[in-house]
Amino acid sequence: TSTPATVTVTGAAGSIGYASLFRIAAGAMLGHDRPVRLRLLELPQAVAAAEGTAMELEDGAFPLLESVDIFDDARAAFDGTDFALLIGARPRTKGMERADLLAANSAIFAGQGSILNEVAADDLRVIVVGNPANTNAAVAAASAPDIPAERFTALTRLDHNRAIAQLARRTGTPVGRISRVSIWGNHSATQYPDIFHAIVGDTPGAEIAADQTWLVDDFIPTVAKRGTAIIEARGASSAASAANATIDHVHDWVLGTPAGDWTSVAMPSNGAYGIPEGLVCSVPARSVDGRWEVVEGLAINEFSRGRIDASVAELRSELDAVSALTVS
Ligand code: NAX
Repeated sequence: TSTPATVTVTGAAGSIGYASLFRIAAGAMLGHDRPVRLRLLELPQAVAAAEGTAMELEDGAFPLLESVDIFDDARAAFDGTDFALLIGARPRTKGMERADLLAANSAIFAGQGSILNEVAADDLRVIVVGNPANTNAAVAAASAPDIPAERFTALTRLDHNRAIAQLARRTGTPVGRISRVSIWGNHSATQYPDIFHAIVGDTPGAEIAADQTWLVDDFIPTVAKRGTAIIEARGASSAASAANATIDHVHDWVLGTPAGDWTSVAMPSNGAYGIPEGLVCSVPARSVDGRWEVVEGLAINEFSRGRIDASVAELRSELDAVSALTVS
């Protein structure tokens, strides 16, 4: 459609924000025929940097870019918005305990969820990128009682893309011929990249997974720890690849997943695969008419079951820790 979309990006002056905005303005996220109105939300101390980014966006002379506005107030930034890309989060700093990080972020995402509930457009779609992304999305969804929970998702597409890249490298298959990879669980080291249902060129993924040593000692940890490897090599965390995955996620949500394939999305569980409701858990998903649907009915072997359960247990404990904070 050519109806302009309002897109609010939080943490817009950060690394992932910077790497996302120009491609959104160019039409990579919502299609090359859909005008975009960008809203950049930042903390007050980063507003000047966001203004500089807005100057560069202006200098891109993007035909689809109708406007760029900068905010340090969430209510104004989310007013009437169609898409909320929640990238900004409190980073873990030296000496900070995990509980402190969860507490700081649950306050941010509860606040943003309740403001979205009040002021966002009816067709709002949310993707949480800021970590701990799954739990932040669960907190935001719980704070937005009038918005269907399914509109709150978290990013595991980067993990999904990383898994495809590792399979391509291992087998020499072009990425375009690899389908049906699944990321299960949390966007963390416990995530489970599942290739048992994948199709790699003409080879069933289960055949490739039969090399258990490679699967357990190489493939799974390489995908799960890729973020750390990037920090070590680059001296900074993944930014362009995270932005790319964020754009892929929203693109497929709006415009559909390719026929015969699926992707991975962290979304509120409907109970499928025994994942408790209330958790925002990564699952294989297809986008049908603008809605994510879990790919149901996949046979889960014992190996996969154990890995999925371990990551689900971590999600449970994160959400329990956050709930304990909110109650006390
Ligand atoms: P940066 O530190 O470069 O940028 C974050 C920006 O967010 C900063 O400019 C900061 O001022 C802003 N911010 C903080 N709190 C805010 C708030 N309440 N409202 C608005 N803006 C706020 O981090 P960057 O490298 O861009 O990473 C952003 C987040 O993505 C981090 O939480 C990071 O851990 C997470 N990631 C998630 C990934 C995923 O796959 N789910 C992968 C990449 C990335 O690690």
